[in-house]
Amino acid sequence: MKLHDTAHVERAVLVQVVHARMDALEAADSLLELGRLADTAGLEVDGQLTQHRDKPDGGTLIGSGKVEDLQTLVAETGANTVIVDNDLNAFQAYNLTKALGVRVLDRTEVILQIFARRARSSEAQLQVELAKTQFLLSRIPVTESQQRFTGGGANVRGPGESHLNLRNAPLRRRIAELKKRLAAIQSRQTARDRAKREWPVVCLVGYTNAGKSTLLNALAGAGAYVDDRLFATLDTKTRKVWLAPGREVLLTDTVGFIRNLPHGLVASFRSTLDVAVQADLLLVVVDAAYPRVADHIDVCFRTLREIGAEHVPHLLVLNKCDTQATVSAKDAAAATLPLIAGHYPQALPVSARTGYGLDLLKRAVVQELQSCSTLWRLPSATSRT
Ligand SMILES: Nc1nc2c(ncn2[C@@H]2O[C@H](COP(=O)(O)OP(=O)(O)OP(=O)(O)O)[C@@H](O)[C@H]2O)c(=O)[nH]1
Ligand SMILES: [Mg+2]
Repeated sequence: MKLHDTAHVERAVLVQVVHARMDALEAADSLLELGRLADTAGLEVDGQLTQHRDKPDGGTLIGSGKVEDLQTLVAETGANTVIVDNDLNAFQAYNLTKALGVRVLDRTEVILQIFARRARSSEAQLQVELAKTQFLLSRIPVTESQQRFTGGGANVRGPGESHLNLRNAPLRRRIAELKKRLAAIQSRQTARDRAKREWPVVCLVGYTNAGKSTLLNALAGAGAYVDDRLFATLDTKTRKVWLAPGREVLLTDTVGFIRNLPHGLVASFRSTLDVAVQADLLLVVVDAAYPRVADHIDVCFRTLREIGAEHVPHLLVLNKCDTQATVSAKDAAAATLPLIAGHYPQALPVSARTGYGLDLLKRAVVQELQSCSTLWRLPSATSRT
């Protein structure tokens, strides 16, 4: 089921501030991706505005001149939402909302909105609520400091601060409660996982929309939900996969990564992402047909470091090798590989859709696990070979 089939379609205008250290292609990609995020969140994109400036305006991010341009664009398009690719602080969000008279969201909020609509399991729902509550809390202090600014000075402790604490208190209580409930779910899961850890665990991680769930389906016939939208998967799904005689693994699909994945979400989804930290092997999946695949690979490894999974052995999987031009999958792989082969000579070209390269992938997994998984070295497992 597609999100915007069921949702009321809203019209949005995208805004992006490009800093001097950001290259033009990266900026264009980021804006394109923001459009896909908006679409996934059920918003129709009707216009965009880009501004080049080195230092963001403290009050509105884009400065008063561009705010006027944006007012015109909003009026012309009839948009009821403005989505900003850069992070907004509460002061900037407040001022922009006031000046434009429409809803203003930043990238983090759109991702949070998608996660909120996608979350199915109670664990995912709790994780999203935790991230949203933490986001709300991050938005309160600046509004209050603005209040103090107009009332009694930014650094003055006094009535403003106790008011601030009063407003924060329910959110802080809710955060503590959500963390407690998530910890309980996680400890139940850890006990269960330990008890049934009979096979090595291989975890599919990687950029959102790279084809991780399709790969799980191709390798395990899993019936995992696949969609050409960002963040189709939020819950982990695990299936047993037979790779070779006596060589079975548990293959787990999980939530995708994206550039500037909000820290709050990464923290909240720690228990879901923990499956990667505990895995014996990671399959880092990226879309080989994407022209700047090296950027996606960077994002994947940065996120893996952020969640503490950098020590887990990995194989890099270049999926969608069938989509290169009109050539055969084999030639397509050959066309893709040279671009990144210098950096990632061990990368495995596959197509989850056509099955190309999956046998080689299975063999590579067996080889890798033979050297790193203790489970396959146990006498009972060895005797099954
Ligand atoms: N051409 C082609 N398309 C593919 C391949 N693998 C997946 N896709 C398509 O890519 C889109 C995303 O696939 P998913 O399997 O949902 O991707 P994912 O990595 O699980 O995405 P998220 O769960 O959103 O992070 C779908 O439209 C798939 O049909 C492939 O090998 N070739
Ligand atoms: Mg998926």
